[in-house]
Amino acid sequence: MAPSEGCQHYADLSEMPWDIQKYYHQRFSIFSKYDEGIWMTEDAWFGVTPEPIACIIAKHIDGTASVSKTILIDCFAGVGGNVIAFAQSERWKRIYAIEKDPTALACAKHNAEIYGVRDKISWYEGDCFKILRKELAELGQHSILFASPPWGGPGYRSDTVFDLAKMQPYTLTDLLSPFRHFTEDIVLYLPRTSDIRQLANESSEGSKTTVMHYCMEGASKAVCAYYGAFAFH
Ligand code: MGP
Repeated sequence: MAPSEGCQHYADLSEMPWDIQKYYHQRFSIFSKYDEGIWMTEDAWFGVTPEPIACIIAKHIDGTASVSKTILIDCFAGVGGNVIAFAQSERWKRIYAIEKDPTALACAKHNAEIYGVRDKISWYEGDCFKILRKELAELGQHSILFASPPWGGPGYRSDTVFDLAKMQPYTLTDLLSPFRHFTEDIVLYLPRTSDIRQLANESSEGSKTTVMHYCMEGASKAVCAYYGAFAFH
């Protein structure tokens, strides 16, 4: 099937823009079913969560979220890396995927089809803050919010400690304040060098925040900050 406009499936390294070619070598750790015709956008090559990490995050959320939570919402679904992993679990009554970029959303739907989970996901195109406030407003008490926001591009690596107050286009506070109007149970996927004090400062009074590094081949790729009622021991 030919990719929709703006979506790409590179079948050979030589087809790929030079500045993202390093990711071509990682294609099967990004999506193990890459060769079945996975679609990507250019930004997705560096922003997507690699499948083994997406699966372990999905497992951690499954195992630690309160049983009263039956809905999982991915606020920045991109080309589907995380939401596909979430939808593979039987734990959730419904999975919602929100994505503002129609091209990325088309890729995500197509990729979810390849993994056989497209129908387990409700798809929303648009701004996640608006959609949470309007269409999904009723679901807050039953939901966990997962967000893997843009970090302002691969340039985040040049800072020894990443300042979450300067993250673009949304700072840590820009994300957490509106999300907390919806639910307290929030998982954020953030740079591995994120300033831990800034993450701690955002903890609600008297509550514990868990920050977990997710690694591949012995090196951290990113952290998840778990705000709210997650039962990590
Ligand atoms: P990376 O920054 O390309 O580092 O991605 P990597 O592969 O460790 O390269 P090295 O040269 O430093 O060894 C690390 C992980 O960060 C990726 O797998 C993505 O999951 C995630 N990631 C990177 N960026 C730029 C973003 C982003 O903007 N948003 C989100 N949500 N994740 C990102």
